[in-house]
Amino acid sequence: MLQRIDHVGIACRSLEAAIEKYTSVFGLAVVSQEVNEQQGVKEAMLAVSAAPSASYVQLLEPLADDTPVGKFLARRGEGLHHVGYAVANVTEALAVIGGAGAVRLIDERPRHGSMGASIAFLHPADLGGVLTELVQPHGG
Ligand code: MC0
Repeated sequence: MLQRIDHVGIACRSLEAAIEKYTSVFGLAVVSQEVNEQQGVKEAMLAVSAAPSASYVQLLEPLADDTPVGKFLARRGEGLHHVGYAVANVTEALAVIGGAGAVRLIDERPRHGSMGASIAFLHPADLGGVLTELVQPHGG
């Protein structure tokens, strides 16, 4: 079901400062920058490897304190926020995982994610403390 790691999401207080760090230290390039109001973030995708096995570092700055990333920063500080895995079909993956019943679905249906992807989150409490995201890339 899981095809590859699509991205790691990293919570930061300043997107600008985090981009500066990742571009200067690792030479990564920003390939997308978006505001996602529904998710409460301003985010940037930095390519680590190219298509067809594309993977990214996703830097996440909260739009407000009472958003998932805002609450995470207040509780834990900056750091790894979630892991996103590519799947062929996020609706089908949700049906299989939800049907098995061992892991709570945060999203019952796909939502809009970075770069036109369809995404859905799985609850960290059922996955060893790791917030897990299913990602069906745009056109995938
Ligand atoms: C919170 N918790 C986490 C966590 N966030 N554990 C691991 N990783 C995280 N990222 C834990 C807290 O430590 C706490 O554990 C418990 O969850 C409740 O924390 P809370 O602060 O009261 O938070 P809730 O319950 O209101 O919400 C937690 C939940 C939420 C994971 C359900 O953050 C959520 O719905 N996340 C999915 C959406 C999201 O994260 N969007 C931002 C990225 P204890 O043990 O102390 O009780 S958007 C994105 O990434 C898009 C743009 C994309 O990829 O394309």
